[in-house]
Amino acid sequence: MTDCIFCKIANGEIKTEFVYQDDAVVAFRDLNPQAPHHILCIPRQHVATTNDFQPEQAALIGKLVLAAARIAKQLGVAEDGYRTVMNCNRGAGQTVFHVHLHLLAGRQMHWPPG
Ligand code: DGP
Repeated sequence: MTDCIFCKIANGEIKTEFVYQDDAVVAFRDLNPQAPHHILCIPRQHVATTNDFQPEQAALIGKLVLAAARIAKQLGVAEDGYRTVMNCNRGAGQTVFHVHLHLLAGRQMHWPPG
């Protein structure tokens, strides 16, 4: 997608330090962190919302979760705990329409979320 900020981050057009990357996923720090560790894991491929995932992308969804778990280990927060969130559409607070898995850690999480 030409006008997608996360596509531009994933393809290097907007220089961003990656905390993790592989053939399908890149991960970087959120611009507006909501926890001491706040990482966004995104697919390199443009998918607007979780509603748009196709059955053949099941492995890609798994790769996002596996990337988050790996990053949590790297950050040393895997045992203490972390939260992963995918907001879908405006009612859930989605503001960037390229799917992303938030990884939040480093503080006590509360339930229910806001
Ligand atoms: P969401 O509300 O679920 O769509 O989350 C989008 C997140 O993306 C939000 O926490 C802020 C972050 N964000 C938006 N633009 C940029 C950017 O250009 N760089 C980085 N690192 N994060 C961004």
